[in-house]
Amino acid sequence: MNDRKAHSDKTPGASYSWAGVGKPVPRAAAIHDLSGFGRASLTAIIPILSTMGVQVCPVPTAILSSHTGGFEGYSYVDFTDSLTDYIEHWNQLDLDFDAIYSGFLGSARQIEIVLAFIRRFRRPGQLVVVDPVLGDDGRLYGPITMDLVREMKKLAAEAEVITPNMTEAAFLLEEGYREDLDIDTVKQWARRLSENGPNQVIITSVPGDEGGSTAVVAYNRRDERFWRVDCSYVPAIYPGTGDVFTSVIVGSILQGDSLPLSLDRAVQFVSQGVRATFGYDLPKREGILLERVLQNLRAPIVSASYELLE
Ligand code: PXL
Repeated sequence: MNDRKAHSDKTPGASYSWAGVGKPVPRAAAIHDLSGFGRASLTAIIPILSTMGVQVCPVPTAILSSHTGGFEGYSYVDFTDSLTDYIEHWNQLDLDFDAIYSGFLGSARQIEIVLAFIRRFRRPGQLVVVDPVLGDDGRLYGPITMDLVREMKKLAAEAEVITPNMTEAAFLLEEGYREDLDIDTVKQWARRLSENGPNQVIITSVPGDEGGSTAVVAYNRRDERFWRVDCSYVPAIYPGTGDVFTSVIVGSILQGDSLPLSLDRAVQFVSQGVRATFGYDLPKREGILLERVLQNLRAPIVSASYELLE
């Protein structure tokens, strides 16, 4: 049976299953930068999705010698000008993607290219995940301007799933950021973000019940249910954990997991990575010891802690 025909009967966002559709493993286009050192962006995304049985096809937006979280003097080559030819070749090959996943984008032009990519390669049943990387702790990252925030809103509107943190959610909604927002406000924000396009909204860095702890809250517009997973507190912040989190979400949904189970798997994996690293006195900027925990992604889930929010 022809792949496209088999997929075209699928409802977008319904469970994803690849057995019997003529393709042994799902294929994802990953539109992110390549940072040579520090376990962020593509150097985290590729091993995670590969371990989860997904073929990753990178679209590198820029090449850096390291990520920017804690390194100085890194080299940076913007790859935007080469992307048109790069994507044109994939167009000629008539490639077919089960998922498209984008992350940090440093210019309005890069966002336009991702929008064009989605429009060209979109097909029914496909998982489009946009991680709208804009800022954290109430502030935009250095290179992110308000123009870029406006462009990111357009891109988020095209996604099936978005994964903003609280700061990014506030900027996408033009709301003020506060550290003490209550859960009802977070739920309202998730619902409002989904009204702009994405069916599933996952908000990270939500203030938890205990001082310093955080939670992840998700909303599924299809069944109008909210989910929450609490993250245990380890007093360390490592660059790249946002990419690790969203990669596990992409891999889990492609494996057919429900939204709450995908959240649980992503939270558990980040937490395992942080715990595997924290015991060593390593520079935070080198990221989490992915190599020590990758194989956990192949283990069956033995317990999940997600809660349905009323
Ligand atoms: O992981 C997010 C990320 C992606 N790309 C670059 C970064 C970072 C975080 O620091 O610097 C270049």
